[in-house]
Amino acid sequence: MITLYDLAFQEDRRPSPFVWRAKFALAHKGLPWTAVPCGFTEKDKIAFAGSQTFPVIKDGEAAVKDSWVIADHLDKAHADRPLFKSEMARSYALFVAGWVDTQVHAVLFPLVVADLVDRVRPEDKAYIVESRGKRIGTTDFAAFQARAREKGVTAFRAVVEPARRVLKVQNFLAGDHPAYPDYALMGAFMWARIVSPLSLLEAEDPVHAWRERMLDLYDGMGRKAKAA
Ligand SMILES: N[C@@H](CCC(=O)N[C@@H](CS)C(=O)NCC(=O)O)C(=O)O
Repeated sequence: MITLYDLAFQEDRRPSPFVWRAKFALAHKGLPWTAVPCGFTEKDKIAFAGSQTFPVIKDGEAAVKDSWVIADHLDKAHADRPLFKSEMARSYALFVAGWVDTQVHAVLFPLVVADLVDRVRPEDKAYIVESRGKRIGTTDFAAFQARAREKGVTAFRAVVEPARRVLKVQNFLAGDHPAYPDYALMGAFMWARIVSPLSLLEAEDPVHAWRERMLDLYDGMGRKAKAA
């Protein structure tokens, strides 16, 4: 059985976009796992893997950190139902993951940062206020988020245009069936959904319809997760 070290917020919310990539990858491959909830200030639980971030997995003797390395590990260690069916598929997945990390998360983070800070475990509050405060240059998260939302939702809808173009003509970023590119982008939507009630997409947006399909995958794994 694989153990997945997962970042936990208040009321056992599990918003980490990178952990969601790992969860979707495990579900895609039909691999069961046990999750170990960890707070931001419980990095000692993942020290065995030499990691300061989540996700980490323990798969038999292997300790693996970083969502992308985990995906590669899963395909090597468990050949069935590959995440990457070809070198080109793997390259496309890496490209989408990089786009989400650098563009989608960058636009999303200011839109939900105050909601996120509000939902961390009380024991992690001081850590998150200091670390995220440094990142945005203020600890007045509510004012920062309100300002970001003046133009940010429009900017967010614009940044996902590359995905929209694909989803206008097919059901998933990977084609007829979901695969890692879908999991990489869906991680960002899970993050937003779990920390914030903010409405990001218009109902008629093809990205909205895709997100609904993604929420239904694997027995509604995403939909069942505690949302904001
Ligand atoms: N490149 C890493 C990034 C993982 C990451 O940044 N995880 C965040 C949670 S979303 C984290 O664990 N942060 C710990 C912290 O901020 O102290 C991956 O893909 O796994």
